[in-house]
Amino acid sequence: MMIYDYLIETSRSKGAGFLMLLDPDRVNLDQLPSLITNSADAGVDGFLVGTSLLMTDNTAYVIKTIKRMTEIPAILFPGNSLQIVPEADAILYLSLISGRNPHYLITEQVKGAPLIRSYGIEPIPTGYMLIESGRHTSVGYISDTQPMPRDKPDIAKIHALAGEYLGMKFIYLEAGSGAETTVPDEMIAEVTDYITRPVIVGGGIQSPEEAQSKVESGASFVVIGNHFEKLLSKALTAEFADAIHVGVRTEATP
Ligand code: 1GP
Repeated sequence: MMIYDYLIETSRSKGAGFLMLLDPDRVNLDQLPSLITNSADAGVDGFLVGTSLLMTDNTAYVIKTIKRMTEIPAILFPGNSLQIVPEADAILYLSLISGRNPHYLITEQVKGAPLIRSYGIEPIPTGYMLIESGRHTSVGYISDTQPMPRDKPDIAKIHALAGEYLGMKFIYLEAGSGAETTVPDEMIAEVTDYITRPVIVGGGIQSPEEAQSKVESGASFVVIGNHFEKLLSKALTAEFADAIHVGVRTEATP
């Protein structure tokens, strides 16, 4: 089964999907196998692997470990084309459509395309939108783009619609890893009412309650990353999974 189809099926059958972000620079490699098995047992639906600014060469190792320990897909979530490694099952083929920096709209994608082809990785075209969330985030600084104002859902809506019309399969509303404030629920609700593509929401989500409110607002997938040290606790990961999987939502048409 294609990873995209698996993700769509997961969000339909569970209400929403729980994606755990593993930052190759920050994950504790000694604890990685137990983190992965605990996460799989607790109900994580997929692993995203990547970061804005990679300082180590751990990406391939992290993905190989995911594949050794579990059947759950390992999906690249790269800050640039240098992070593309052959071990991945799929890649969120991101274009930073909230920004106006051609480098992250198309240049990195052109550099990455032949690698993705030769490695046989499944590309999942994703419109990536950075939303203002308090202090300046790594992704904002590194991409040299302005986040969208958090109190202007109309701006987010029309960008998301443009992403849909350009053929992107997912729209990712990103507050940034470790964000002070998450993507506003009202913005998620307005965007998901306005477009038909499934929406991924991430950045700064601290609690199962917050994760659930993103799903109730319309998110098809919730990404939790920064807290994975806490998520070594299988019980807390399971609470996140339950919170994300109980969402009842209207169907997004893929
Ligand atoms: C960041 O959306 C992800 O790209 C997850 O953010 O690390 O804050 O959970 P956190």
